[in-house]
Amino acid sequence: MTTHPSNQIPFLPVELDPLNNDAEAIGSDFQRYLSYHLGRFQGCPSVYLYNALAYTIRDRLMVDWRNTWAEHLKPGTRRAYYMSLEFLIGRSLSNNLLNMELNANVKTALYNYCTSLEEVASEEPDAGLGNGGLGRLAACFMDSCASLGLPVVGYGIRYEYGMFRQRIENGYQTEEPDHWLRDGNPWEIERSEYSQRIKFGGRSESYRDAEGNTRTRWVDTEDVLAIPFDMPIAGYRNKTVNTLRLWKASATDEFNLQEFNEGDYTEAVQAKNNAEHISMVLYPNDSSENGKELRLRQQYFLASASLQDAIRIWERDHIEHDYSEFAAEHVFQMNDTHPTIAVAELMRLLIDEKHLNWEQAWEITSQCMAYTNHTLLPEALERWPVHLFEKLLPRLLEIIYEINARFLRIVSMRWPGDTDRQRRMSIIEEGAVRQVRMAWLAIVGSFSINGVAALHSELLVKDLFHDFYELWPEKFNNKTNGVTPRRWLANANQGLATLINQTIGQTWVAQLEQLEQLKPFAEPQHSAFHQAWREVKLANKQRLAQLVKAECGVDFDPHSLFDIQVKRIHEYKRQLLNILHVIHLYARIKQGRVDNWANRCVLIGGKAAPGYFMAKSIIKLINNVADLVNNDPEVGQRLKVAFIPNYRVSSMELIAPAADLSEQISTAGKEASGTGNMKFMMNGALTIGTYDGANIEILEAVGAENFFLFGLREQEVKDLRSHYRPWEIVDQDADLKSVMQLLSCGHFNSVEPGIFDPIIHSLLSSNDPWMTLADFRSYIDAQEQVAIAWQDQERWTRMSILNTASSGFFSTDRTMLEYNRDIWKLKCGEEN
Ligand code: T68
Repeated sequence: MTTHPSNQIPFLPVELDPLNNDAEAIGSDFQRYLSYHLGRFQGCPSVYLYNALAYTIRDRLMVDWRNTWAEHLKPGTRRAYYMSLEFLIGRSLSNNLLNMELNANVKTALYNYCTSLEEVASEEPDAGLGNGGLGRLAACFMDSCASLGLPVVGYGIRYEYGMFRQRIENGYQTEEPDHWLRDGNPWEIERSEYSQRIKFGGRSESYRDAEGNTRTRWVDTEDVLAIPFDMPIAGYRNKTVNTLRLWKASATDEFNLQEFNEGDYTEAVQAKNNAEHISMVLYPNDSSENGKELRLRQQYFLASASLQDAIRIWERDHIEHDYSEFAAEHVFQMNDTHPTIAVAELMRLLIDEKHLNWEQAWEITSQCMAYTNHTLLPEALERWPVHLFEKLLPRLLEIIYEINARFLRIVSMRWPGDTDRQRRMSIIEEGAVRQVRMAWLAIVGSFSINGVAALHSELLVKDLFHDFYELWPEKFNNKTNGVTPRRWLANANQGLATLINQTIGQTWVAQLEQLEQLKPFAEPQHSAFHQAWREVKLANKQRLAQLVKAECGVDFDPHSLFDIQVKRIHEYKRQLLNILHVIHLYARIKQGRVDNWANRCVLIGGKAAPGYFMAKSIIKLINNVADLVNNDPEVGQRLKVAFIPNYRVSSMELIAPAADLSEQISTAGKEASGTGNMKFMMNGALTIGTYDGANIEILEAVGAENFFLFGLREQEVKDLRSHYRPWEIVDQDADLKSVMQLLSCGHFNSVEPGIFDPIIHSLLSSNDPWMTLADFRSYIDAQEQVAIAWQDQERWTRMSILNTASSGFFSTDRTMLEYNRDIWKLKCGEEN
């Protein structure tokens, strides 16, 4: 590696010429990449066509990318850094084409190669560097920040293996590794000249510097290199190209050399492997922590590399290194507790390496850190054993102790003698195994703490963070999530986008509130518009039906109601409630009770964490029910059920545009926000949902008459806890009784007896935290209302249009503007 001291790399003084974007120039670059760069000629596998096209397009981002960097790096420009262990990007090609306005020309260019853009684009593997909502949110944020011209850099990890590939065998989930980088990643640019060194292990020691000051240093460490790979994030038609910087772990050279000199070559290679393990694989748990040492290594690796990088960039333009200005120019937004070791790491860098005193360092740190919480589930709250910190990050533990000691002094001054409160608020949890509470560290070190939907943020300050709210009410705020309308409407649903463009123009793509203008068209006199609306939906449903046929072997009739629940499989999301409804419908058919019937195709998809037994059992149950229902001639087209394997970003791009009904049925108080709910709404699906997360805001935006609300509210769930008796509910409800009987008599598992007993037990347990049976009746009734509404297609179309028209609030453009207004305070685009 050539190591330029980075501050000696000048920006090229020359102007780079933008490349020609016409179809001919694109075509000839494409040909050149295919032949001269990739060495592929006639009859090559299509993945190379994709690679050649991606390079051709990436070239066309380069000038704007370079200019955006230069603009954002101007001294005095305040920047935000979005730190996240996950960026669930999905595919980049077609999204970039949309944002760069190159679709038409690329289509023309490819025409000469006898292939279509859709075919080439489908060769791109999903960049599955995330589990679900939290990771996808980060990716939507990146799109919106670029589209708003906000100077925001994303920092993450370049996992060699992303989210596992899910296959279904005999109804059971199996996991396979996702080697998404196998054919190369044409979007990334390696910048090894900006590598950072990350320390692990060792010990901390005091020493006297040349001026006689006592200082601390972290020594005898085993270091790992962090190598940055940059991905361009193109804004929507605004010449902004922001950067997502992903770190890959690599062994340091001297580490190898030393072992090599001792003659143990194999061990040297082993050590190299260990170092590289850090960025090898994404942890596939979306809602619980597994406490693995490697996960803590990943967290520190990301935090340290990113902070050192931000400092390097800043020092380059602040020769005098006057850190009193640092906080004014930086904000680090931490995506959940995963990167919050950054609070202690920034203190370490400022004190040990930049030689600031504690007070100066704390002033800076606590002015530039901000924390977003994504869950109230206790099992997802991160705690790390103190002994792990001692071993892996001894210097960081010392700093955390000092932060805690100073913080507890504040607490005891505010509430003298209240030792119970001190115990509750301490960053260190006492007990058999002492633990570091990462959320507490984040709160103490941040100037802003936000939840991700109104209800969620309220519950945070009422329950989980109440003590801290009493101390610092001004730190807490809400930022309701969103999704990017570019990927989730303009690109995923080109049919609907075209119809909307013809009706109200195209400004909605960058200003989603404009969709309001569709509201008058929901009125019945616009029958041609209604007809066109239905035709678009039908075409999307045909496309999805083909996928379902190919993946699941199940025939979905596009004229049936498409009833869809896709998301991670988790008990709190209650896929079980959905399947109980399916069983209920099946029982009704068998009993000949088909009044108010709407033919339905129920689609469920999502991954279970590999170690989550109940979630895996639920997948098996769905598949077994589907098998029986789909093959029963008495059922016919009335009901079809499919479990779509390997649900991921690119599948949602086909699914959301085809949905009629969106299932958002979590136990109230458990789903922080949800974002799939917004994608469905934007694409004209109606929601059946509980009063939870962002469902509440969706309901308020679209009106109760256009939303199927059911179930207990959060407070009611809490109140029921002490006297929940699900078996009594079963006794009092004949429909539920039939469902439970079918389940317990082994109707769905005659060849594998007993496999669903744990599910049945959990449903009937007074301790069932998700209270599935408590909401059964109200869910079934709401589903009946859905069927009635579906029978009146005019009415349904009107409601569908109103859902899209009311979805403007749920754009991440709005979310980002709120983050910026209240937290980041950056200058947008031209203001810089
Ligand atoms: C989700 N959280 C919330 N977590 O469940 C969802 N967790 O309500 C919300 O809409 C979304 O965040 C965005 O705010 C997650 O997706 C994880 O994926 C996760 C990953 C690792 C550890 C813990």
